[in-house]
Amino acid sequence: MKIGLVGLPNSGKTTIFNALTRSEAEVTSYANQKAEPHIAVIEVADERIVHLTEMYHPKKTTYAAIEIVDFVGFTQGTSNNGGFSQSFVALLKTLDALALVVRNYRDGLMGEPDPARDVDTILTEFILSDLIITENRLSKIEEWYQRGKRTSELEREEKLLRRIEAELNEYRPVRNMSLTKDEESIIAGFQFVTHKPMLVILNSDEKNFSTNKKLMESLDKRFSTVEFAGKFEMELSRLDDDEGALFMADMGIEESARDRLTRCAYELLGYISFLTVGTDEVRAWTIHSGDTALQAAATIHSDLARGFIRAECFSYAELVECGSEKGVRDQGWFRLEGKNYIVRDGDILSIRFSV
Ligand SMILES: Nc1nc2c(ncn2[C@@H]2O[C@H](COP(=O)(O)OP(=O)(O)O)[C@@H](O)[C@H]2O)c(=O)[nH]1
Ligand SMILES: [Mg+2]
Repeated sequence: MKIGLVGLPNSGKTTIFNALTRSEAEVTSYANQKAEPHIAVIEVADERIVHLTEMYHPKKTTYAAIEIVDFVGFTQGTSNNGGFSQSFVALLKTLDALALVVRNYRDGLMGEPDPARDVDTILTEFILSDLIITENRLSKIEEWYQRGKRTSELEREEKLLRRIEAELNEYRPVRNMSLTKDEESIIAGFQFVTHKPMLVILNSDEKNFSTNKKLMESLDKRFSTVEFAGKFEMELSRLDDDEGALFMADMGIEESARDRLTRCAYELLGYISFLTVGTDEVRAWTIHSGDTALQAAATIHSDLARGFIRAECFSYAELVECGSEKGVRDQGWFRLEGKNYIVRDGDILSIRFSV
């Protein structure tokens, strides 16, 4: 999974990137527009993996991973002349979700915070960018029609783009539209920025952290929202865990920034984890809720999907209850599942295959 931090300059994106990834990327008051985005991988904390590692003593333990990308900020008007830059769009293509960072602290350069205004500024920018894409494509289709190139395929696309245009003009993002699988694939190539799943990170000053209930509620109505005390949490991430935990408790923060973001992202994207165990490796894998055993197999390796025979399966909860795999078998909880089996969060799978 790959998540991009987006937002206005000086909203604390790099600060939050550092808090999440324990990196030391430079935090500045001036965005360097030419800078490459910072990218780092964070592990998804998972108690089950900790416990399974104690049980199996594998050579290797692998947690699910999320890649975090710290974009350079864009200012109002970035998209006015023909959409976002090529490099932004190229990067966007690779993301599963956007995390919109919104400043909620006083800043020497930018003044008093106004999170609601900033959210609207960014959304307007995104909507405009998508409108430009839509309109450019529509006028291209118009041209083709005039040159006598009117296919049913083009007509389908045009009809869909008109619908999208109307939604965007009403200030509604593409992600809120209900689209069929076919429609999704028609527009997949356009990389509409408002089509990406998006969550909001309210980046609060440590002094007002957790006192923003009203604001959080109103944001939460529109987006999955988490509150961070970015600067404070960046400093926390540099302490060792025990020391950090003390300061966190002091602030009334119950989970690390990393864990809060992970949870929010999994919920937003409808992701779940299945697990694989053995003496070689204990590992968590990320799939979509509703994915089948065949799709889970493909996540591990395409060979496993190609030669899929069956999935041997029991749940983590069952294993904990019985204390061992043998116990699970004795209980009759050890299952053989076919390729259409809908995998559940916490399933421990072993794929039998032949290629
Ligand atoms: N008080 C306060 N300042 C912050 C917080 N997060 C970032 N800042 C400050 O805001 C400025 C811009 O931060 P930076 O992370 O570089 O923002 P970016 O441009 O969005 O990447 C820096 O001076 C940070 O120290 C925060 O949570 N609280
Ligand atoms: Mg930055």
